[in-house]
Amino acid sequence: RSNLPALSPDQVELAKMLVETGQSRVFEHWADPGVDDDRKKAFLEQVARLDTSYPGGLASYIKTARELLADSKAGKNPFDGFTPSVPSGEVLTFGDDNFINFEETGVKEARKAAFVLVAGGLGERLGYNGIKVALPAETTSGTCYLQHYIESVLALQEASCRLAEDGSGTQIPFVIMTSDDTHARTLHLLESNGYFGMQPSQVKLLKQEKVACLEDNDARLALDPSDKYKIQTKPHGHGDVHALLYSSGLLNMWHDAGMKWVLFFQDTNGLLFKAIPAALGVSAIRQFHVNSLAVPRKAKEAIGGIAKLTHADGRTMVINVEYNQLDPLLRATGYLNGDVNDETGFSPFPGNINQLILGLGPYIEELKKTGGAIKEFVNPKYKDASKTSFKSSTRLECMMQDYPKTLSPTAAVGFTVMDTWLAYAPVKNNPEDAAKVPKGNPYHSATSGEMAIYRANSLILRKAGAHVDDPVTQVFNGQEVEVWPRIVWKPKWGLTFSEVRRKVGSSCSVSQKSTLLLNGRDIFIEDLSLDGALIINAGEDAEVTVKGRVENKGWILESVDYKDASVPEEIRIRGFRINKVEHLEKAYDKPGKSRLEA
Ligand code: UGB
Repeated sequence: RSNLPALSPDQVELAKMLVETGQSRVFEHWADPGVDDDRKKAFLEQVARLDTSYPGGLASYIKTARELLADSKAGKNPFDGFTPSVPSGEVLTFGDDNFINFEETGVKEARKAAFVLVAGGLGERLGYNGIKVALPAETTSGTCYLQHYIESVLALQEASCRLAEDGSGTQIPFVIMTSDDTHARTLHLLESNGYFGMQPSQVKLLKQEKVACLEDNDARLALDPSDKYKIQTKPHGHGDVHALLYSSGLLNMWHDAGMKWVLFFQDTNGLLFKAIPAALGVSAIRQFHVNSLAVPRKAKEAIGGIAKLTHADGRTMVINVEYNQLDPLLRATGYLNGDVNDETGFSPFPGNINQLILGLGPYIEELKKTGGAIKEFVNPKYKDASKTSFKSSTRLECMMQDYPKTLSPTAAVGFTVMDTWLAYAPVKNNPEDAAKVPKGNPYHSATSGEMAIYRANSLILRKAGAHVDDPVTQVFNGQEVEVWPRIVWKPKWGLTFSEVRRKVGSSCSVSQKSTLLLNGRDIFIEDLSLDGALIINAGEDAEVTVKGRVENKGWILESVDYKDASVPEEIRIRGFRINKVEHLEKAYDKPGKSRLEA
């Protein structure tokens, strides 16, 4: 006590709380009274921040940590008493009547939805030095993920308002969860690009705080090795998004404004918005309180599996079981071989792609009870089998998809399975690790993320009636990928399948070496034969019809090595760059109809 500087009553309470929760050690190294007073104050300010940013405060964090650490030491299975089975959900086939129907409903509903991007993670597995949302989703147009997401939301907003029966306009709210690791750079990216066309007032950044690290099984707070007046902190996980949204007051504002849905999504998935309209339609038609987007999943693939868990006492829940837990859970409950592919070549448990659609009303009701706190877990790396000490400090973590764990069993929790090619191509792995991925499993690299966009757009055009050549196989950064024609469009050009079908004639053809870049909304590809590169830019009120044959040397993919530091990092992590040898580019800025007859 005598070592403490003059404290406010709140600080006295916090210091007492630390002593009462067995944390006296954090004061042990303090200098004599009058020495280091500023650093001592800074320490208590940090404690105050850790206390207020955690639902229930730091004392509650320490209490939960002790319980979870004891369970972990005892080897307790978090799913004790639960037996997994394969749940049933809505399985969609791209382009059929059912899909089109869900898409139409989803577009109508979109004006009552808010979008939340969780982007607080640094992406350690990718090892990229910048923030992930600043990476180009593909390098044909060079559009980064954040721009693509914002333009997709704006396209949905425009299409949805056009369908509104009362003709009213709306601004779809767009929230980004950041962290100390990503906040400043995300804000800078937005500000230096005019928010990519969105109204700045439409965008809200909510910064998540890190949580205190723990040095032992007694949940003693770990001090920063380089500063004894600082508690070491680490990220708490994407589950923070719920408490942050709740405490921000945004949910009630949205509710008062007549909103019905909140959509959560992750930082690097260039395909996601192709799946959103239909998935939102499923939520609306099925009246799901929770709808998780899922894709067929290869056994042991590093994405969570969606399972129905039935407890011995009769409770059931449909929940994501994280990839490292699914296999042991299956083995412990009678599935002798664990997580294995069935005759379809996939695990029977669909893969969670962490795109959640929550009904806003029930969501608010639940958060009133929980404050947004999500069931946490701890994953200490023990020094040895005695499990008495850690290799390095640990902390509690939480995941946004664990939200349904506290829901009553009567809550309508469902999921929607889409084709992977349409819905899921994240960029998570660095080139070296991606090259080691077992054959047949997805690389989840910058290379595969970009190629997946070309493949999806090619397949959508094919489905719309165009002839698109088969891909060739190429190896970039040690990864064998299919290279389809580089077809890229702005979200407002082809938000839904019906929209694409309306704009593409059945006698179009695109050769494998081609690049087609559509920058504009009303571009009609009536009768095009493309063997080269064609770029069409159409202004807001311009309508362009394209006909004829375009032939040139086109844009060529050239290999680069990810170790070649002379190449910018965002390029070399893909293993190729585009050599723009020859193209035809046309711009239509004036309002009214034009024709491009090549
Ligand atoms: N994120 C945050 O915003 N804050 C954090 O503290 C941490 C992350 P990862 P992960 O779709 O493939 C998830 O690291 O956690 C953001 C699901 O849990 O990319 O390994 C971060 O910026 C898993 O079930 O993924 O695995 C990013 O946007 C599976 O669905 C997002 O959270 C898997 O994603 C995810 O972080 C997947």
